Amino acid sequence: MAIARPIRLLGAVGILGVLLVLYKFSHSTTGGFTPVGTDKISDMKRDPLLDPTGEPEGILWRAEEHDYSPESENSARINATLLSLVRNQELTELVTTMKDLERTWNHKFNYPWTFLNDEPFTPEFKKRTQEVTKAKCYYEQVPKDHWEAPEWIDDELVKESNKILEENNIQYSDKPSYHKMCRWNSGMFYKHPALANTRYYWRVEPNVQFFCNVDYDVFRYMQDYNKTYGFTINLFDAPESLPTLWPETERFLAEHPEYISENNMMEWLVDDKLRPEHNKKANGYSTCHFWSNFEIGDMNFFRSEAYEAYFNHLDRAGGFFYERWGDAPVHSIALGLFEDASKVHWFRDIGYRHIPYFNCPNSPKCSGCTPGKFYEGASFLAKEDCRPNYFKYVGTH
Ligand SMILES: Nc1nc2c(ncn2[C@@H]2O[C@H](COP(=O)(O)OP(=O)(O)O)[C@@H](O)[C@H]2O)c(=O)[nH]1
Ligand SMILES: *[C@@H]1O[C@H](CO)[C@@H](O)[C@H](O)[C@H]1NC(C)=O
Ligand SMILES: *[C@@H]1O[C@H](CO)[C@@H](O)[C@H](O)[C@H]1NC(C)=O
Ligand SMILES: [Mg+2]
Repeated sequence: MAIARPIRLLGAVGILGVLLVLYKFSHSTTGGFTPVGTDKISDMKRDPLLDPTGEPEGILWRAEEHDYSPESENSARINATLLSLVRNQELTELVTTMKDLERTWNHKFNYPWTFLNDEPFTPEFKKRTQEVTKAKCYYEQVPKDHWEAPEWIDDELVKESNKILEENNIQYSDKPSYHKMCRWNSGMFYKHPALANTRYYWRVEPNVQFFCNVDYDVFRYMQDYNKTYGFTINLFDAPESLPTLWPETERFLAEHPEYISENNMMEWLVDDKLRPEHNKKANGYSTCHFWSNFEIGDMNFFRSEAYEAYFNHLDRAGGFFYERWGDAPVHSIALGLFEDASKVHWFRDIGYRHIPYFNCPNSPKCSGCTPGKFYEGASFLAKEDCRPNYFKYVGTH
């Protein structure tokens, strides 16, 4: 029996309406900024960055409304710096990155830059970096006793154990400087005397990109909303780089159960469902971590008694040299155990790339990246995304 055309049309409109409601319903938890605890995604089938992304909710400090001029003594800037550990030979890549961050954010807020290096910076480095910004630049050398391997590290044992890492194709495992860098970023950067009067930092590496205009003071946001740590990308790590990191962590926790936060992120740290082999090879650790080439953080967390005791335990165990523990898993495990989950923030609105991964939101403030595109290169990289676990256990806040 034929159905009259207007009725068919009505039916189609009705079905569309139902689909729209279903669509809205299924995305209502990922579209905006929902309160902590109600923002979990149990099964991430679709990248939440495809949904329109705005600024965080609440009062934000803007350059038009407050004094952020570079020279001002009484500016609205808080106690914070952009922070970059970098080598002289990375100058060109650093300048490109600085231009990105100045264009999208810092030319409005003029936060100082602090550059750190295990060697002295060259005059050319100083000149060309200062040319890119109106803000103050500081150039500091890392003290030797912060950089070099501690005296209890056995060189012969390092050589032997690095052979195993190399057999497992662990990147940079044969480079002593990389191990030192990871240890320094884990337990030393916030102890640099030049940072003694600084609380918040935004870590910047050469050769990363920023895609979105950010029109509020992100440091002020951290302070006002009691955030300890902000990240953009959440990844799995190579388990062969850290087989004893979790066992050492468990040993530490057995001695210091008092440091564990009530509202911790343990489930994210120990998940064995998404990548069971990773958990097995890492002896109980999911290997999930905040990718630390981007971080906006409160150094008071790292200066705390709990973190200090944890870092000293790990440093004694020697895995920064006998294995290739990264500062990313170390920071992440510490935050996941000792910090309240509500104090960690996903900066979904900061478009970011460190090869080969992206955080690219769907927003008119962004250009130069594809919203929701997570990686570029071989398709196996898609598996390295740990956000499905983070959103499931911790949330999208
Ligand atoms: N001054 C200095 N910086 C280093 C050294 N090794 C690494 N870095 C910096 O540490 C960060 C991470 O190093 P990178 O080579 O990007 O490692 P990847 O991101 O893990 O591939 C970058 O900011 C580098 O500039 C080093 O030996 N000396
Ligand atoms: C900035 O923060 C550090 C660390 O919390 C603190 O020691 C210092 O006094 C602060 N400086 C100012 C100017 O508030
Ligand atoms: C942040 O912490 C302070 C001090 O504990 C508290 O007074 C304030 O209400 C908190 N603000 C937010 C937004 O949670
Ligand atoms: Mg890098």
